[in-house]
Amino acid sequence: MNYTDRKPRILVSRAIFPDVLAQLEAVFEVEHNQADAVWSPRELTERLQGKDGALTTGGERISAELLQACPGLKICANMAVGFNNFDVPAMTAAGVQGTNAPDVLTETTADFGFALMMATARRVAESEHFLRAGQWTRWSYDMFCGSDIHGATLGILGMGRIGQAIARRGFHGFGMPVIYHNRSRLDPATEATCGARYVDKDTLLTQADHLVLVVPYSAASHHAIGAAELARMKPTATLTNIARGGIVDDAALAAALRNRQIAAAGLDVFEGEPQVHPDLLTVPNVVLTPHIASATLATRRAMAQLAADNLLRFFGDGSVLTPVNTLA
Ligand code: 8YV
Repeated sequence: MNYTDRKPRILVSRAIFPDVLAQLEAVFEVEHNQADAVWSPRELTERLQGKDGALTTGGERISAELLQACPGLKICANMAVGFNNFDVPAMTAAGVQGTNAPDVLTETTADFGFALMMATARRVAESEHFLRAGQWTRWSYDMFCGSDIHGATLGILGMGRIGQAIARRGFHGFGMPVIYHNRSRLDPATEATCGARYVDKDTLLTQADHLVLVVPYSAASHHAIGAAELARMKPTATLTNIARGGIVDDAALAAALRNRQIAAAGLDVFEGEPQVHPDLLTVPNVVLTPHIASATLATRRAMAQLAADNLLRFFGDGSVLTPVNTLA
């Protein structure tokens, strides 16, 4: 396609920072969604008709069916590091470039993972609810006793950029022995920087005092933590999920929390979010947050900018900064 006769047409499928949108509007013909409606797959497909590119967030599914109905589409730039909303093989087959937004959110997301783990272990949310409910009438020796972070064994499932950033915090900041399991083992220099030791999955489950999930979602990681895995964990352990819903079997987790099979959990992501499994809403020993691990203004701005830059470069010189697939 030669864009000398017309501007490339772009769909921005959710509300974004106005100044980032303005950069796109200076170069492209843009249909935006600053009202921030959540479109059904059908409406998304309809709005993508005649579009050359899209800026998406992690919530919009780019399926084989959608791609077939939108033959003009050439690029989808995700404002998220995770891209399990993309059917990548179908995009590659259709000649559609996919990009994600890595790196810019690593430290912010690791901060939040650590905060959620600490809130979970030290029962911050549970005790705050108790106080707000007017139930705090006296001190007692075992009131809201949790478990220590410092010196405890930090377990990490998935040791990519965010997993490594969490490991560094635990090892250097809190003196935690760090164990991890991942598809592939890190090189010895990176392991040393993170103070992390590679173990098999069962060792991770049985030895971690605080287990943090940072693995990408795929068919292979679906329910990587279910009833059998929870049964292998220490009864004093905590589980923190900042990766994706679906990695944990939420029903099995709610049962394990209710039965005190594990001590507590911190969840930022859920199967079928923004719906939350009703059993999780009634167990006290879980901290629940609405998918905000990357939510600082600076980081969300950087994510939006990176997605926009991918579109600007793609329609400028044909390159992209952070591809998730390679086109022939
Ligand atoms: C996003 C995320 O906020 O980057 C990711 O993969 O999960 C979050 O940072 C979310 O996906 C919306 O795009």
